[in-house]
Amino acid sequence: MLARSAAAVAAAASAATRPSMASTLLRAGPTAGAPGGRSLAAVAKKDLMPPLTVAVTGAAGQIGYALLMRIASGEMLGKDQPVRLQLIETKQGMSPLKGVMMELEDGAFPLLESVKGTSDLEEGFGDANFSLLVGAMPRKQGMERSDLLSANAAIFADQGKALSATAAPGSRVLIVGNPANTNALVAAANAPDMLPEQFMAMTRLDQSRAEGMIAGKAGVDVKDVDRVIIWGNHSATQYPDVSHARIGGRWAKDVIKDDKWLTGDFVSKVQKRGAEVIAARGASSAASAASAAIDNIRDVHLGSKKWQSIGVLSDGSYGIGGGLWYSVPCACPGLHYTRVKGLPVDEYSASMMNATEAELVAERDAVRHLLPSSYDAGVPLQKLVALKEAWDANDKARIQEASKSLPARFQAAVKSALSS
Ligand code: NAX
Repeated sequence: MLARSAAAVAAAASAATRPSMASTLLRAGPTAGAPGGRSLAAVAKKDLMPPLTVAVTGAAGQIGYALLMRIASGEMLGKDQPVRLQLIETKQGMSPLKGVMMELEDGAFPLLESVKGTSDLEEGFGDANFSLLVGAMPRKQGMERSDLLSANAAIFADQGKALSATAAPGSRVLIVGNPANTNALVAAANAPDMLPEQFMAMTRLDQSRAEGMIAGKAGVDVKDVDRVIIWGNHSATQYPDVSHARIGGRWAKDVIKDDKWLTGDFVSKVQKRGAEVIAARGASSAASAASAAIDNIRDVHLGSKKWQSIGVLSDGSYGIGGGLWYSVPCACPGLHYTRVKGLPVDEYSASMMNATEAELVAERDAVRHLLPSSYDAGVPLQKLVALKEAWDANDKARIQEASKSLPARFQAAVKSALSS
C-alpha cells in the first residue's frame, strides 16, 4: 500500500469520525457542532457520503493513466462521492505504478480518500464496489488469436474467482481488456458468488465513435445524437446500427438520407476505428477508452436518459443465447441497467447481428476449457440443427464434428449413443 503520508492518515481519521460528526451536527441543529462554530450548511455533502472503493487492473498502462485522475476527481461516481482506489498491476508493473500513485498524491484530489497498489488480486478487489478490468496480455509476435484468447481468458478466470471471494456485495465489474466480451464471460463463469448481471464488457467506446461519426455526417453536436446501438463483439465484426438512432429527436435515417453510407462506409469505419487510431498515433486508443469506461460506469451508477450499449449476458432476446457477453442497448435508470428489448430488426441488421454472434460463439468455444464444468452456456440452435442433420444422415464423422464444440453433457450422450 502506498502511504499517502499525513494526508492518508488524516483522510482515514476523518472517514472514521465522519458519521458520528454528521449525526451530532444533525441532532444539534444548524448552528451547533463543528469546531469554530461552523454551521451545518458549511459541511460539504462529500463529507457525509461513505466512500466507494474502485479497483482498477492494469493501472499503470496507458488507459489506466488516463482513467485514474478522472475517477479521483469525481467524474465517474459524482462530484460529491469520496473514492478509495485499489490499483492492481503485474509484479513488473509495480514500479511504473508507484509513479502513477505519486502523481495521484500530487494531484491532491479532495475526493480521493486513499490509494493502494498491489499485485495480489484478493487484496486489490477486497470490498471493491466497482472493478475496472483493464489489464490484459497484449498480442505478441507469432501469437495466434486463439493463443491470445486463452492467455487472457486464464487471467480473467483468476480475476473472476478473486472478485467472487472478496468484492463488495452487489459490486459492478467492467471488462475493458481485450477480448473484452469473452473475458467478461470467463470472469463471470468463474465467479460463483456473483450474478452474471454484475459483469459488463465495454463497447461504449464503439458507441461514442459511432455517435461522433453520425454527428459529423449530419453536421450536428454529438449531444444531439442518441440511440445508436453497438451489437455483439468489441471487434471488427461489431454491428453499429442506426436503425433506431435519433438526431435531435428525428430519425437519423430521415436526417442523413444516405442508406448506402449508413450500411457501408459508416459501419466499416466504426469497426476499424481502433486500427485507424493505432496507424495514426502509433499506439492504441487510450484517453478515449478511459473516457468511455468513465461514461459506462457513470451512466449505470448515476443514471442517464440515453441508451448505452453494453456487453451483457445474452438472455435469448433477439434470438441470441449461448451464454455470450453480447453488446445490446441498455437503459440506465440509475444504480443498474436493463436491456432494451423488442426492437424491430430488419434483414440486413439480422445478418450483421448473426455474424458478430458467430464470432463470439467461436471465442467462447476456444476458451471452454477455462469455464467450470458446472457452467452451462446453453447451446446455439444452429449447432443442434447441425447435429440433428448429421444424425438423420447417419454420418458418424459429421456427428462427431457437430458435437465437438457442444457442452460436455452433449458429447457424453453422443459418445454413448454412437457406441451402442
Ligand atoms: P497497456 O499495455 O498500456 O497497459 C496494460 C497494463 O496492464 C500494463 O501496465 C500491464 O502491466 C498490465 N497488466 C497486464 N496483465 C495484467 C494482469 N494480469 N493484472 C494486472 N495488470 C496487468 O494497454 P492499454 O492501452 O492500457 O490497454 C489495456 C487493454 O484495453 C488492452 O487489452 C486493450 O486491447 C484494451 N482496449 C479495449 C478497448 C475497449 O473498447 N474495450 C479499447 C481500448 C483498448 O484497445
